[in-house]
Amino acid sequence: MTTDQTLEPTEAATAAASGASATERFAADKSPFEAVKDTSPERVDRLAKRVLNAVYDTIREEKVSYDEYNALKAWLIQVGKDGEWPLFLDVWVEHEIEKVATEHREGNKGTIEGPYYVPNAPEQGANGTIPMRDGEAGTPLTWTGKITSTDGTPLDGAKVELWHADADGFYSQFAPGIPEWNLRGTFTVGADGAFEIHTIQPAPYQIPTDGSCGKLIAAAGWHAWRPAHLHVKVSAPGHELLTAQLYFPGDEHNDDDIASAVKPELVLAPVTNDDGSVSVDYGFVLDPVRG
Ligand code: MBD
Ligand code: FE
Repeated sequence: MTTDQTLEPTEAATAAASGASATERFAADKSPFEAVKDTSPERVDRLAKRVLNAVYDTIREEKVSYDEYNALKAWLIQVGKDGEWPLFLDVWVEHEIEKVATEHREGNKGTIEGPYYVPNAPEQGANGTIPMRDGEAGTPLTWTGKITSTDGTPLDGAKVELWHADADGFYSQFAPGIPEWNLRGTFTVGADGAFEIHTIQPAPYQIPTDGSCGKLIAAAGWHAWRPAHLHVKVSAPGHELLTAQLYFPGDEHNDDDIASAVKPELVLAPVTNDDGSVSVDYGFVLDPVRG
């Protein structure tokens, strides 16, 4: 008998693998229920009935058949088995939740979080390089910016948490064979609110097509693409958390993102340097917490 550990062969990056990790992470967090524990029965009744009524209207108006109903039932069961509820909801529902949640803001409005955020990425300071592999593929990107409050005051101690896909469109911790914190980092600014982040440009991203969400996409004749994007969470004491994504001009999917998460003010204006690297300036304005 040996205590040597055998290395698992690298599994392919499948929908099942990334969906299962997204579901596991979300299900481990008990705070979603805690946060709504004081919701009144009247509110639950109202929301449940409105959603059901929208379903009834669709059934009546479209004369939905038993075959279609049974296919829906089978598909919904499969979404759960594939672990694709986080993916489904974040791609087709979250954008409206985010709009409503941030419509009062005077600073940056942001966009959806998506299924692949992981808290507590390694700290890199105000001027640093995101964790990446030796020879990480992709165009080097230098991103400078400043974090201020709505009155223009720089926010000492504000943080940018940045995560994004690699040049093949894979996220660390949700696809196999990638170092744990690859292309995930936290950048904390000083009194001037300024940061300088070094990373690589991510690739356009296709949501997994081999699971239930892919099945819906294929059956409906849609495409699975999101434009290339950088995910951020920007936070500062006494200010509302900003969750956003930044996009690159000219990406063919900026106008037809499967997740409907592109906003014109989130498209960067990068410049290409003589050595082929890219530089961009983009800062954030955070709203003070009200009340
Ligand atoms: C992603 O990378 C993403 O950002 C969203 C919103 C959905 C699926 C994958
Ligand atoms: Fe993403």
